[in-house]
Amino acid sequence: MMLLEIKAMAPNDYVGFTFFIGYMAMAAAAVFFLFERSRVDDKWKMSLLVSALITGIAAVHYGYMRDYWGATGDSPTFFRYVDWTLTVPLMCVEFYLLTKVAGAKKSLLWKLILASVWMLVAGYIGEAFNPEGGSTSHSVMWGVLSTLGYLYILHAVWLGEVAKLAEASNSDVVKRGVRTLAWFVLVGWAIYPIGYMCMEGGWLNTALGWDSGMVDLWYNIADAINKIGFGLVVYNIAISETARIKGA
Ligand SMILES: *C/C=C(C)/C=C/C=C(C)/C=C/C1=C(C)CCCC1(C)C
Repeated sequence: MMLLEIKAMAPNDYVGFTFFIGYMAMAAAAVFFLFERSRVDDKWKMSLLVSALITGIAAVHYGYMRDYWGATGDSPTFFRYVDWTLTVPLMCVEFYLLTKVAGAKKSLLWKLILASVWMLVAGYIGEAFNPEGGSTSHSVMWGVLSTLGYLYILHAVWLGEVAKLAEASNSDVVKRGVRTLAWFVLVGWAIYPIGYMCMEGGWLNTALGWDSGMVDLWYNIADAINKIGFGLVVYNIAISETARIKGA
């Protein structure tokens, strides 16, 4: 993990601070989900494993991002997108596993994964190939293309196939759970475009003068909410359903 030589962190390096906290929080969450897996009914073990994988994969990348940030003070765009490319499709798997009991088909999973990969590839081009000094037209064009993928997922979980399957399931816990996760996609995921628009040439950067150094602060806050929070919601569903099955 010690990819790069560690330099002292400046006491006012808030972004660096969130990389350190993020690393430990993701690692702790992964351990938590793995251990708690033994407490839930067999039906839910896969969901908890996926939560552990999401936070575990993120912990490894936070280790790299933290060191990269410490050594260069630059945004670790490459590691960030490698992480998202693995973890966001896994979050689609969580939606699929939850709605599988209500008859979700594999094709739903693939549509969600395809939309998320579209969203991330466009976002990566927008950030990694932003010309020196920042280009508004470049960031807006790729940002808009990326948003199409985001809107597809948002639609699926609020009104489309995922929402309908949850509604058709005979479990209130699943219904409420999917609804809570849909809120994460609406509110939690919407934090990422804010970070994106802070990059040089981005809308918030040029129009409101928001600091391009804050991109990773937004991303780190959003990741903590969306990876750990999302996992805890799934965990709560699993624990409640396990109690219900035992009680029945
Ligand atoms: C664990 C990581 C997660 C849940 C990452 C989610 C990322 C997004 C929802 C990113 C969305 C973007 C847009 C909608 C437009 C601008 C570019 C992105 C990639 C930041």
